Amino acid sequence: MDIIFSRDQLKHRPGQELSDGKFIDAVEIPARAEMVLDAVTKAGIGTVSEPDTIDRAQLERVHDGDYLSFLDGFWKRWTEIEGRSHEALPLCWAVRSFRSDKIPAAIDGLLSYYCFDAGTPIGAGTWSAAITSAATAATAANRVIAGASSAFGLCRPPGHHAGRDLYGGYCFLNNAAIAAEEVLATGASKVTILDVDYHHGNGTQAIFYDRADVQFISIHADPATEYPHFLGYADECGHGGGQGATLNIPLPFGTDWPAYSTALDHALGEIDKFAPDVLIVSLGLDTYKADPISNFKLDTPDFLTLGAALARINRPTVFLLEGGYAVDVLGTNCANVLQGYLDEA
Ligand code: Q9C
Ligand code: ZN
Repeated sequence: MDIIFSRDQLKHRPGQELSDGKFIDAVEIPARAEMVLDAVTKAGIGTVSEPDTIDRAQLERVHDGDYLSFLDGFWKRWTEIEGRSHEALPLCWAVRSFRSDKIPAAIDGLLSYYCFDAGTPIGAGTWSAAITSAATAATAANRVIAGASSAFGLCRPPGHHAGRDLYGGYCFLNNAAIAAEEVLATGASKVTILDVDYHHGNGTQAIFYDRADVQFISIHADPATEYPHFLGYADECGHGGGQGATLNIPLPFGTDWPAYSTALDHALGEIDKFAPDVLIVSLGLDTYKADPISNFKLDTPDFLTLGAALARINRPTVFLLEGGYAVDVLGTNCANVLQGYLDEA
């Protein structure tokens, strides 16, 4: 299986994030990618190559142009014009009685406009890493388009929380959505994005909510009890032409493999019915029992079983890394999904 990665993706180095009301050391750190790279290489999953460059048009299939310009120019403005050198977080948001049609002029207003949480700092290398992560996703998609049966985009930062003009949840560009549009741009008619990250993929869902050509299925912690809190309920099924093309399977705290596996079987049955040309897996490993910010109970061998189950879909498959913060075991868990897939494929 082709593995795509660039060391430019290590340039995003967040220091602190707000979590449970206090600042903690950021969990979405460069070491995550290094651990995954090391484990997939040692496991013999495949050879690693650099992503191709990605152009603005590829990004604009998914993201708003002003949003991209904001992210692109942010650090220069923050440092050279505002005279700040610390990483950036927003302070207030346009909720309920506030207007959401006004785009502020001030940089702090813009941060609040384009961001939805206080856990996703922007620093000097953030844009470079994010755009390279998106390039990694697009390149992995292109390997499958070119005939490979599978590919792994070692994406970091992750992408599934990022919307058309919204970042948060450690995500800036929606790698899975960019990969899906890449596939559709080559003439494929249907793509499924299966999101197995512990958190609901709110960004991916929103981007494709009214679309019939992109099926979005997510198995995740119940938003009533878990981040991102405001999307991912079972009654969200798509809208307009996309009615029925979104499936959410929220699960309670403490979910272990037997219960997870039942949800997965449900998801796989719906993918079979949709019959996509390509399957994209938003591969979060934060369902692991010892993940520091999550509350499911999947164990390391369960990830082999997960990979094998995905192989039985029997479609060209693009794996894209999302979350997973138990850094010591992250690489092994990720390699297990890919190994389980290869053994069964
Ligand atoms: N105490 C991804 O897995 N912080 N993003 C939650 C809970 C945000 C996760 C804090 C979690 C974002 C890609
Ligand atoms: Zn997650």
